[in-house]
Amino acid sequence: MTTPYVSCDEIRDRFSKAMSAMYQAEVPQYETLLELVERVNRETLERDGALAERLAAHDELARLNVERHGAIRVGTAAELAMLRRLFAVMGMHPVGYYDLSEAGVPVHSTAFRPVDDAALARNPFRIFTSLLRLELIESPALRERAAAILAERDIFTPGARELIARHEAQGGLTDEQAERFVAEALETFRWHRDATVDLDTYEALHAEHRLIADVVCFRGPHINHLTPRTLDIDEVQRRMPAAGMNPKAVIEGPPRRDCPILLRQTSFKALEEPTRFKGERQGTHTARFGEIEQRGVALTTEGRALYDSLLGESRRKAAGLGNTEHQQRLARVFADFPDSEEALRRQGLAFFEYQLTEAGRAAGRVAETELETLIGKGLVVARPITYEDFLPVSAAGIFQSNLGGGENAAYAGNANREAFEAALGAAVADELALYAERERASREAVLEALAA
Ligand code: OOG
Ligand code: NI
Repeated sequence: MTTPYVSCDEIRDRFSKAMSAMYQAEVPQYETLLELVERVNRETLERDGALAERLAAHDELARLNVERHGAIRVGTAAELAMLRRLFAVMGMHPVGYYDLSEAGVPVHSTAFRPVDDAALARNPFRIFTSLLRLELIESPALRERAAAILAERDIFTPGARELIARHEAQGGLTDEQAERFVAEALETFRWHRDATVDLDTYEALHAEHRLIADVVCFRGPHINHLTPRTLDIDEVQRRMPAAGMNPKAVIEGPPRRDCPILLRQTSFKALEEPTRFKGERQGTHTARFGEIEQRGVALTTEGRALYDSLLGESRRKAAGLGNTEHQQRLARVFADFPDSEEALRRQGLAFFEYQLTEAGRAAGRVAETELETLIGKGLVVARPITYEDFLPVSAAGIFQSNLGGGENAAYAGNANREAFEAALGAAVADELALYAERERASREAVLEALAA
């Protein structure tokens, strides 16, 4: 049956391209970063034919050039709940709960992203979305002032509100409505050079935490970075200074490995931008940056526990080191993390998707049900499932490198998923369950096909 509506995937694809174009125009350094990433990706694929083949076979080459994530920060439950509805128009749903209070940042977060395989393959655009936690501000006067300022603003255009409601009512948007939706939705994420407050108010909020000023003092939740996916993050980090970018001190996440796991990230530091405050006062605000990421396989609960414990150990040992030494330490500590696909699979550390090989499809009925045996016989292949989510320790590192080291230990120990979900108006999906389900479904399909 054909419908008069364009798909959510199509709207997300258009929106992610429009967002990238807007951010390139707003932050020229981001354009430079995209060019560098593109060059390094091209060189990597030329050098590593096996990688190029693997990515092509897994549909990852097609999405490489459109793949991005971005991040925003909002101030109220109502804003977060409306964003959930806005992102749903594009097939992006809240996955994961991230508590950043642990890292001294007064927010908690989720990632809006596509969930099913086909949508992820088409365009995995994700927005890491943080909700400010005014309740963590100690001074009641400052807390009330911030809440009062936030209560004055509407971060959505009337057109965006109308089209979101229409999407919900009619179950889709026509091509013309989708075009308008993209343009209207984009307005929410645009940068504003004019603050909504005077310089004194800005400074008072900034003194509590720079992030609070960033969320409270502007008309909307400007997109604060966009992140293309690189195939060689170490090389991009190395070349950033020559291209005129100031990289953060260290690459976050696991070390370089033969079998990449989870997510490695780095960024160029946020730019100081001229800002006009009420009362004709000039000042600056520092919020917007550019980031790159390199993704690897998603880990199971066991794999993640091993990652967290090795990361904790290397952080204790590597604190304060420059990136080269940091990476060396990390590599030594992570020697304890198996680094072959077979070991990751056999030890249940990572998620894989199973498929029949050509021989498997031609084999007729097969009684064997042990997957490793079937893989050994060449009837089944296992491909690593890419990690589509974020890492709280890495996210904290990215936040902090852009906040001038601003952290406040008093915020720690305040995870509150229930409060976050209440603000959101929905539960967040459990990312591990999503990967586990994908693995289970592929295993079942393979075994069923062989038994038939
Ligand atoms: C979000 C920082 C976290 C990531 O990739 O982990 C993040 C922010 O600064 O708002 O984007
Ligand atoms: Ni990011």
